Amino acid sequence: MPSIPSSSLRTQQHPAICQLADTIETIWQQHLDLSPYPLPAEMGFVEGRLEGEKLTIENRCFQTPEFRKLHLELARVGNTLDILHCVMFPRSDYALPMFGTDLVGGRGQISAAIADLSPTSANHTLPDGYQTALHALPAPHFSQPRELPGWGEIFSEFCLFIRPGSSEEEVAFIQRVADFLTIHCQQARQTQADPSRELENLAGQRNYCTKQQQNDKTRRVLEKAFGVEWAENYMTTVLFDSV
Ligand code: 18B
Repeated sequence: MPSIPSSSLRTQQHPAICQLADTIETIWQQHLDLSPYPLPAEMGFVEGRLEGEKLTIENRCFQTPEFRKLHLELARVGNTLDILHCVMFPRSDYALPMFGTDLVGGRGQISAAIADLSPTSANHTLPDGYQTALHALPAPHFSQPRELPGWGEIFSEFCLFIRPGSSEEEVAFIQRVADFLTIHCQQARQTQADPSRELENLAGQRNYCTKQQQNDKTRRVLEKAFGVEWAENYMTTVLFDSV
């Protein structure tokens, strides 16, 4: 068997997932000074099958002067579920929000599309520069908004959570994520490290991670393929690790 190139999963996935992955990487390359992030070797490409269908995971990680970890993950469960997951973890001395996006689809239809810039400050508000830039974006219009679960209190007023109703809405979602990401990269580059805010930033990041770890839908997919212990370890050390 030939070895599998690292982008093998991307080309097989739902086109919206493929496009969003390409968009995220392009914006990162345009705006940030990327270096490799040392992910444990066994976590780059992971395959599991316990009950039912095979789960394949491909991880890509970088770091930059402003961000401890940029994580882009593509996952596929059998032929039924395609997932894109992306989180940007700021370094603890940068008072920056968490960028996160998740796109979940199966059998040709995206069921969940979510993106946010989530505050990490004690007063749960985004820095002024972010608020100004986000308010200046065109107002989003999507036909099928979805309701956040209880742990979703971590998200900001700008959080977008929808089921795309058409391929036009898929494109509009990807455009809005690109806008969030461009604003985030621009704001981050203009922000100076401020060690006096480190404890506050860390508390905000820890709260974000603790709440995301309560997402039973993510946990169940991982548990079914890899078992309870592996899923817990993966959710707390790869998906939502806090320092
Ligand atoms: N997530 N998602 O990333 N999740 O990781 N995701 C689902 O149509 C995975 C994030 C978020 O309604 C669903 O209902 C797996 C980030 C929210 O209770 C499935 C991985 C954010 C929901 C998965 C993954 C985020 C959600 C159900 C690892 C936000 C709705 C799909 C690769 C920034 C939760 C559906 C609810 C849903 C699975 C949010 C199957 C395995 C970064 C809010």
